[in-house]
Order: sequence, then C-alpha cells, then structure tokens
Amino acid sequence: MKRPSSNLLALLRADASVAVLTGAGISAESGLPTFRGAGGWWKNYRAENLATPEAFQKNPRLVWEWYNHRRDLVGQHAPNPGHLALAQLESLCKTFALITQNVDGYHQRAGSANVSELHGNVMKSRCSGCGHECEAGMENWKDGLPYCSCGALYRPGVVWFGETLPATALQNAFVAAENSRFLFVVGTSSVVYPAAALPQLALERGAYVVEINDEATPLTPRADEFLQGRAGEILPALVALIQLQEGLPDKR
Ligand code: BV8
Ligand code: ZN
Repeated sequence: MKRPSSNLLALLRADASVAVLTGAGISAESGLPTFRGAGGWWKNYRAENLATPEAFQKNPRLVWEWYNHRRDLVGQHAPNPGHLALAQLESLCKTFALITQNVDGYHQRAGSANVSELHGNVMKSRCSGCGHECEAGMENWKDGLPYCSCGALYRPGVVWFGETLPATALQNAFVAAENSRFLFVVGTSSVVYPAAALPQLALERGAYVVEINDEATPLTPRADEFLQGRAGEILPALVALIQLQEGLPDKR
C-alpha cells in the first residue's frame, strides 16, 4: 500500500477544504461487483442491454431482474472501512463534499452527511409515467414488473447512459470540484462522463488531486499523487495520519 506523502499531509493541515469523488471500487471490498474490472458487470453483460432507456423500453423484465439482483446484493452486504473513513474525514475537514457515482447508498449508511449521488440510488424507484418516487419494496409488483398507482411502470431510480444527471447533485459536484483545495478520486475508472471531467476541472482550478485506486486509470498521469492500493486500507490509514497531526478543526 502506497503511503500518503508528507507534502499531502502538510497541505491538508494548512487548508482542509476537501472534495471526494468515489466509484464502484470503494464498494468492491464490501462485496459489490464493479463495472469494468475483473469480475465487473460489463465483463459478462452489455451495458446497452441493461443500463439504457432503450433497454428498459425493449425488455423491462430483464432490466428489473438485474436491478432486483443488485438490490439484493446491496441489502446483503454493508459499508466497509473505506466508507467509514470518509465519514470520519468529513468531521475533520473545514469544508467537505462527497460526490459519488455509486448507487448503493453505502456512504450514507456509513454516516456521511453531505453526499451527492450523481447516478441516483438503486434502492429507489421512479414512475416512468407520473414521476412519483418511492423506496424499494413499496411498488406494486405484477408478473415481474412494478406498477405505480397511475398505471405506468416504475423504473429503477438510477441514471442510465444517455440520460442527464440530477441537476442538484451535478451542480454540487461542479461547485465542489471548482472550490476545494483537495480532490480525492477513489475507486473509479474515470471513464464515465460527466463525472470523469471533475478531476480535470479541479486541476485547472489549482486543486491538489489525489487518486486512490488499485490500478492506474486515464487520470493517473495527471493526478498530483497516486496512492495505489485498496481504498479500504488507504483511507483509514490516511484519516489516522490526519488525526495524528492534530490541529485540524472538528466542525461538528
Ligand atoms: C450524460 C447506471 C448528458 C447506474 C451507469 C459516446 C457514446 C454514448 C455516450 C457517450 C459517449 N461518450 C460519452 C458519453 C456519455 C456517457 C459516457 O460517459 N460514456 C462513456 C462510458 C464513454 N455518459 C452518460 O451517458 C451520462 N449522461 O452524459 O448526460 C447527455 C445526455 C444525453 C445526450 C448527450 C449527453 C450518464 C452516465 C451514467 C451511467 N450510469 N450505470 C447503475 O446501474 O449503477 S454507468 C456505471 O459507470 C456505474 O453506474 C458507475 O457509477 C459508473 C462509473 O464506473 P466506476 O464507478 O468508475 O466503476 P468501474 O467498474 O468502471 O471502475 C472501478 C474502479 O475501481 C477501477 O478503476 C478499479 O481499478 C478500482 N478498484 C477496484 N477495487 C478497488 C479499486 N480501487 C480501490 N480499492 C479497491 N478495493
Ligand atoms: Zn405514476
């Protein structure tokens, strides 16, 4: 596991305005499959058949089968030390924003308060007719499909390829990338836009960008620091080092 540099720790001590962008890699140690790596969803399935509006229109049963399976996985597993460390980091920083591409809700379950979900949440459903939103399990299921009281089908409360992102979450993400002194980019392959544009924006605004990933990504050559290894090990170690330094204000 690569250790954070003394430069990073000294800078953090001086100005702890921090943003974090997370991806599927942070939940991998909880037991949730990632998308693109070894064992990832897209190794065995095609995104076009499961995660697009066209796929849902063509075969809603198949799409719901996949999302119900993912709901089961989210329920069977739990946040790991990486999620918990980010919740702790929030309490140590002057300003803190957590931007996630994940749909599992594990950051909130770990205790993070200021979370912006760029790609929605798999434990929510939204009516494709009237737009009504409900929690998983509150739908009225018939022949493998969930119906709203208006008669239209519910869809999973996530953002599919080709769809726009929720406006507030996206706005929060851009504001955080533009204004934070640090951006930690954790467990994402950095290939899905617009999320993948956030680190570049932060770099252009002079932020110190730290990537935490067990493999190099397209971001790696541009990041100020690349901490190669597992998020569930690196993040708790980083938070412990910051706590050791003392002097960082606890905003709670
Ligand atoms: C949009 C659904 C505006 C939710 C997901 C060309 C053609 C068509 C479209 C495009 C195109 N070029 C660009 C686009 C736009 C497209 C896009 O970016 N495509 C890319 C792939 C080319 N983007 C969109 O369509 C977005 N919307 O742009 O709107 C618009 C609208 C209309 C018309 C024009 C413009 C919407 C994107 C939303 C996609 N939704 N899924 C779900 O079911 O979950 S995508 C999927 O990828 C996931 O949701 C996930 O959130 C996202 C990102 O993946 P990662 O989180 O990075 O996961 P990945 O597996 O890739 O990587 C894991 C990483 O973790 C690896 O690097 C690995 O090394 C690391 N790791 C593993 N274990 C660990 C670890 N690291 C540390 N510790 C560990 N233990
Ligand atoms: Zn409805």
